[in-house]
Amino acid sequence: MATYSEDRCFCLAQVEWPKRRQKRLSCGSLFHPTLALLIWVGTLALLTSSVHCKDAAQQKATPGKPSQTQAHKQPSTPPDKQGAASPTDAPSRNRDHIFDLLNLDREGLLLDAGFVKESIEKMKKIYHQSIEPMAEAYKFETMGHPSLSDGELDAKPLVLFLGPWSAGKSSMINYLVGLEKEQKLPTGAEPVTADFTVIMHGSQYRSVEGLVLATDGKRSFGSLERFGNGFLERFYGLEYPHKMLQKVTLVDTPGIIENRKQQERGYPFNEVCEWFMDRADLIFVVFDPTKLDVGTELESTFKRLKGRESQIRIILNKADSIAPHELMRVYGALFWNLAPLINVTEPPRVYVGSFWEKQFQLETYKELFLSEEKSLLIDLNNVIENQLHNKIATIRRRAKEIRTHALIVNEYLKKFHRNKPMALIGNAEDTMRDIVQNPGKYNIFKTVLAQANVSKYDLPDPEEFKTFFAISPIDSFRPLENHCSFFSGCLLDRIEQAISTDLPKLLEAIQKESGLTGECSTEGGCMQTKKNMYNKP
Ligand SMILES: Nc1nc2c(ncn2[C@@H]2O[C@H](COP(=O)(O)OP(=O)(O)O)[C@@H](O)[C@H]2O)c(=O)[nH]1
Ligand SMILES: [Mg+2]
Repeated sequence: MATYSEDRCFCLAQVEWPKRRQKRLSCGSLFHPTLALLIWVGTLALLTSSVHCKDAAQQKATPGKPSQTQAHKQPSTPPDKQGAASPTDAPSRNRDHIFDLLNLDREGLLLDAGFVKESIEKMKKIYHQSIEPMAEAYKFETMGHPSLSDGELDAKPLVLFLGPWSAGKSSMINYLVGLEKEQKLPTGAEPVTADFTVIMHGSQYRSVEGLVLATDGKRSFGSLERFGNGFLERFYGLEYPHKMLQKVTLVDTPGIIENRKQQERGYPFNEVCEWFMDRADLIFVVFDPTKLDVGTELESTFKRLKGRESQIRIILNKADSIAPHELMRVYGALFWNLAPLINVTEPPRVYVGSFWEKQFQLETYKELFLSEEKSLLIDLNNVIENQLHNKIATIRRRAKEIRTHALIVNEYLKKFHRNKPMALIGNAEDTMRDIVQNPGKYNIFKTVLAQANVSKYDLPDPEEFKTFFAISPIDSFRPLENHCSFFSGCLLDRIEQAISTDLPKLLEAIQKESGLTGECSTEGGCMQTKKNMYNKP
């Protein structure tokens, strides 16, 4: 029996009309036994073709699920929703180098498991005793930064995939983790994913509802509940028994769509992205050569990435689909477009390649793409091995943000007490409103800059405090000097000690254990090592 092919289906559809016409013509005087036999054979052929076409239609209706014929033909590369012309018949690319470069055959980190556990416990103690109390006293959570849970402090490194839709984020994850057939994350040339998907380790393949993920106390996603049910419906987890996921958790995001408003998504997309950015150890911002333009949504994503530059890696993906002479032009255009958005002197590392399972469409740059892929995997492996350093850097950055926040609230409070009207003479509420609306008039931010060891680049936007004080009025806070006790000392002293002594000491011990010495000074100099800084080979 003939096998199904798109071409064949197309051809039979083409001949259908002339055959019918022929049949109509033959119904008159031209009837002949040979002709009848021919008509009979033709009808049989048409029936066969219609069965095959039906098969094809069903195939289209259930993307990702190969029909029997097709599954037989392409066991390793089942069709996805994509329409891109690609060498689908060729076998998938070899993935052995992923195992080698990520040391997936070795369990755990280079560091001793007991030492890792002990260090994490010390970190938690510093966080809960010296940092969290100040966050609670000055309601830092209301600024959109929920406190870090033990689950988050214990969690594996998180790798976040951001970028425009159809840039190849989901395909890259499918390739890295080796998701096969129906298990694959959906991919397509159109915006197919509206979900945030966490790909994590589990004893078997299964998907977990967002609501379940958020309410499971042992996991680290509890604080996502505050983005509401609209978000939780678009959030789910995939558990998969892959060795890479024993070391790292991946997060796939819906693509950035420039012509869509925030509210159309039904949840605050940018805030959810920021939640993940806050916790990510590595952020891959994936671009495709056809979508290099920067619109408002991408701009706002990069604004939120401010201060996290060392975690960002840019990926110019699908480079196999462009001609060699165009590649340099596209690379230049990407840099040109991103330059105003990334405020650092050293440009971020850009990986150019084709990070999917299929053979490269154009073989010209095969060697280059492979070497780029290997560098990216080495980079990822460094992040996995340095996870303790990264956790400390995250906690210390959080501590500094909390301290700055508390100092600013304290300054608002001081200005309020200094300027509030005498009893019965004026309205204290008017003074409070005036201070909140015009912090510049009262030199609030300038005073904090001048008095405390805060960089002007780390100061939050004064506009955010207008919303903050609308929820928690200035006079609902106590001044910093009142947050002292005989047994535990003052909140400010405790957080200062965590930032400048306790966390650097812990880092020093970890660096010694990992064999990295000479990078720390007693004043916490080793904390200057940027989190996940890309190490030039
Ligand atoms: N030529 C080429 N196409 C790719 C590559 N990676 C993904 N694609 C195709 O690009 C389309 C979008 O990919 P997808 O993973 O859904 O992008 P996402 O929206 O960023 O998750 C799909 O049709 C993929 O098959 C690549 O490296 N090269
Ligand atoms: Mg996707």
